[in-house]
Order: sequence, then structure tokens, then C-alpha cells
Amino acid sequence: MKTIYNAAHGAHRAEYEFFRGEKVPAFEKPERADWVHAAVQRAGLGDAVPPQAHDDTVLLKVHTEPYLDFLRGAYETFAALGGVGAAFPSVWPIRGMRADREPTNFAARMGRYSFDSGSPLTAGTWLAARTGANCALTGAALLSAGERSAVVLTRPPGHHAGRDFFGGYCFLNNAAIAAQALRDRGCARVAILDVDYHHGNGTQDIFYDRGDVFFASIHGDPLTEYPFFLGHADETGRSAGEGCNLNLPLPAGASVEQWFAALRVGSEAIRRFRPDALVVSLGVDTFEGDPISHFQLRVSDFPRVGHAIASLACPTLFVLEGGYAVQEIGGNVVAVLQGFLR
Ligand code: SP5
Ligand code: ZN
Repeated sequence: MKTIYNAAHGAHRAEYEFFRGEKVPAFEKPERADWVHAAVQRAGLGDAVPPQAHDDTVLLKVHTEPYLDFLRGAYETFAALGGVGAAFPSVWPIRGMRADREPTNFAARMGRYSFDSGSPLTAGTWLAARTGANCALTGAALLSAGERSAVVLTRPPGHHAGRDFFGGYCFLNNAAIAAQALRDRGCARVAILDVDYHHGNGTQDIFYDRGDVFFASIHGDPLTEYPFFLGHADETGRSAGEGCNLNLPLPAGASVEQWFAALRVGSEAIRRFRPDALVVSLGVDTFEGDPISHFQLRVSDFPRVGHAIASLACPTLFVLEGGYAVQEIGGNVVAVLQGFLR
């Protein structure tokens, strides 16, 4: 299985995020990708392929131009204002206020283009995220050149980033970018399966009214779990996309068997959709030892995840999302990929 590794990921490096009023060490840290990369190499899984540079054509179909313009220049603007360390938003255009007029004030623009304050924007965020998008585009190119599968090892992750917002540690939606690239390269129907602990609200936002991209997500119930404000079972898609969005929320603490039962439901729906290609938003924060999540998958369960995905018999691109138990995430990602290849 070819591996596309984002060697620029370390440019995105935040020391802190905030939790209950305190600065705590950032969970989404560079070691995550280093560990996964090392484990994939140790397992002899990855024929490493460097990302090829791609222009913004596909990104502009997934994200809005004003959002991309903002993100590209955000840190420079922050630094020019005297900002140090990471930039965090602090004010948002909540219901009843206006998001249609873009303010010129930097803090206001940060709020206009984000949905949480938990996603530090650093000096190297754009470089890392934009290189990650190139990795996703390279992965899509490999599938359309006939590869049965490939894996994109990148950070920051992507599935919380919507058409015009960042959040949940995500800035550019790598999985959505890959799915759109596959569409552009001739796949009539593309499915995205999101197995990260958290609902892929950004991916849902991007494809919600489209019938050509099916989105299925298994995640912690948004009533108690991040990102809270999307991911309920009654969100089934809109207009041409009606029936092409499937949310399978499970209570925090759900058992392994509940999780695999949801995977069977999601898999069946994807089969019915008959996709030409599959993108997997591969978060391994479903692991029992994950420090911020509450499912129970053990190391030995992850090969079953890969095996179930392989049974969909579809060209498959894996894209790394969350997973914060640093020591273990390498092994868990490898376990999924080995289960897929078996
Ligand atoms: C890609 C992804 O998995 N994003 C997840 C974003 C979660 N953001 C909220 C984190 C809340 C951390 N709570 C700390 C609890 C420490 N005991
Ligand atoms: Zn997650």
C-alpha cells in the first residue's frame, strides 16, 4: 500500500490548548504523525510516495475562496499585530448576527472562519495544512491511476473543517479534498466513511446537499461529545443529497460490539450506494486508551476495522484524522491497514 507522508506536518506545532480555564499541553501534537509514520515503516507497509504539488482547483470546490484567502494570510496578520504564540478566536457571529459581511478586524475574521477556540493557529499551520491537501490530492491521483489503496499520513487532521471554517484541530478538509478530486478524475460516486470518535461535521457540511458523495460517520453522541452541534441520526442530507448522509451516533462508553454493529450498518449503506471509490477518515481515537474519547476498541479490534472496510471491495484511500494516545496510535493505524490488506 502506497503511503503519502506529509513531511511538513511539524510546521504546525501548538504548545497549548485550553481546558477548564487552564492551558494544557496540546493533544494534537507533531509526535502523532511521527509515531504513525515510524510504525508504518517498521511494518513494511508503505512504499513512500512524496506528495506532488497541486494548485487550488479542487480546494476551491471544497472550501470558499474567502476562507482560503483568510487562512493563507492569517498568521502573518496576527504576527503583524504583535501576536505571539498561537492565534485563538474569541468572538463568533452567533445566530442573529451577521456572517455575510466580512469584518476587517483580525479577531472578528478569526471568529467568522471558525467554530471553536480549541484549534490553535500557528506560524506553520498553513504550510502543514496545505501540504496535507497535496498529500490527499496525490492519494486520489494514485487511486485513479489504478492503485487499490493508499494511505495519507498527515496532520493537522481535516474532518472538522467545513466549507468556510476551521475547528477541532482541523483547517483544510483532507478527506473531502480527496473525495472531490476522485469525482473530478472520473469517479461518478464517492463514499466517505468516517470512523474517528468525533463526528465529521466539516465533511458533512461540505457534501450535505450533494448526491454524488455519500457520507457515513460513526461517532460519540453529540449530546455529550464534541463537536456537539451536529452529527445526529436525523441529519440525512438535503435536496439532491437527501439520503446521502448517514450518522450513527453511539453513547460515550459504547461497547466494541455496539461499534462494530454500527460499522455493519454504515457498510451496508455504502454498498447500496455503489461507490466507485471510498475515502476513509481514519481516526483511531476510538481506542480504549485515548485520552479525550470514550469508546473501547482494543489494539486487537483494529484489524477487524480494516477487514470490514476491505469487504466493501472498492478502491480505498485512508486519510489520518484523530487519535491522541500517542504511543499506541502508530500500532492502531498499522493494525487497520494490515486488516485491510489481509
Ligand atoms: C480530529 C479530532 O479528533 N478532533 C477532536 C477535537 C476535540 N476537541 C475538543 C477537545 C477537548 C479536550 N478535552 C480534554 C479533556 C482532558 N481530560
Ligand atoms: Zn477525533
